[in-house]
Amino acid sequence: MRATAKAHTNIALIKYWGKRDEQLILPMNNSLSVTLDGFFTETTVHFRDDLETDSFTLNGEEVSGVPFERVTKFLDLFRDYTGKTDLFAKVESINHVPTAAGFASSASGFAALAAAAAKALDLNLSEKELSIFTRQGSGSACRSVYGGFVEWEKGEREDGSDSYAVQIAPQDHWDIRVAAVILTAKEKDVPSRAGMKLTVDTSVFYDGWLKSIDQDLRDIKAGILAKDFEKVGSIAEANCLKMHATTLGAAPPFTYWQDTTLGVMHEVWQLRKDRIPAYFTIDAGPNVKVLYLPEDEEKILARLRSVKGVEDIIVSKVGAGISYK
Ligand code: FM0
Repeated sequence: MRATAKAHTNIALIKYWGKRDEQLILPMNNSLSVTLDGFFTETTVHFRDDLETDSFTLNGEEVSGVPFERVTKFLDLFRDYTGKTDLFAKVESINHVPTAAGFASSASGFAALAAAAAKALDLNLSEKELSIFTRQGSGSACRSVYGGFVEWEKGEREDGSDSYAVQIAPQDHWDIRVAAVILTAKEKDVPSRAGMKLTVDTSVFYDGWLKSIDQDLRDIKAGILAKDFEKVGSIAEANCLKMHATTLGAAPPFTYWQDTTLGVMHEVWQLRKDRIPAYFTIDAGPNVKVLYLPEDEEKILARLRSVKGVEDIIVSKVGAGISYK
């Protein structure tokens, strides 16, 4: 009753932004992401009859409080599913996602945890079923079940049984790169969970955001299949700007951007004026991810490094789905 699984994080090109059900983590809109090879979590789950409670270590350190509660509540889903309500687990997780990179480690974290738990319990879940479990740990994590290009179908049903991720194109379909640009100046973020709730509840721009999703999804999927970088990049960048616009229309208004965020955005726009194809996307934090093609890597990294306030850049290729040890 012990298994180890590895999952990569992902970056959304069409953002998940807003829930219609907080408990089951059901989204308001479909989203689409690229799985990244540069950032991953490896998790071992060991269910043991002699344990009276779960335990959770992250990078060798015992975790307590809210992060521990999230893990144990997530394992409850597996206890309920199997009827083994007295079975507890030792969870050991190693995170290869530098916290500073501004990637929510929850995506790779919950995908690896779900996969290891399901394998430890010999559940033989399909990828669809695994994605449904994973979604209930953290929404964006359900996309990390797969490698390559992945869409999370929001579904319609109230029980969430049709809200899961599917692969649009495999890892080897297209070699695009993502540079995670890490900034020096940091203020405390509004956590994505709180930010998306405030936006759904109050933003005067939220309806506009939702109305734009179907068209963005149709176009970006066609662009991915045709390997049309300009199309994919421009839709992703515009979609990110629309998501961030919703925060400005919230009450009270807020933004995840800092001075250096804008500095990197302007550098990306300048790159395009200089005919170097690069596009950005930004999640619920100040850091910027830049999409580009392999042949432009050297030029683009040099230009991004020159932006004031850029501390580090971590480059990723398109990554794989869940694997087991
Ligand atoms: O990844 O409340 O998954 O589509 O990263 O745990 O379901 O941490 F930019 C924001 C991530 C949202 C876009 O939200 O939320 C995306 C975001 P949870 P997540």
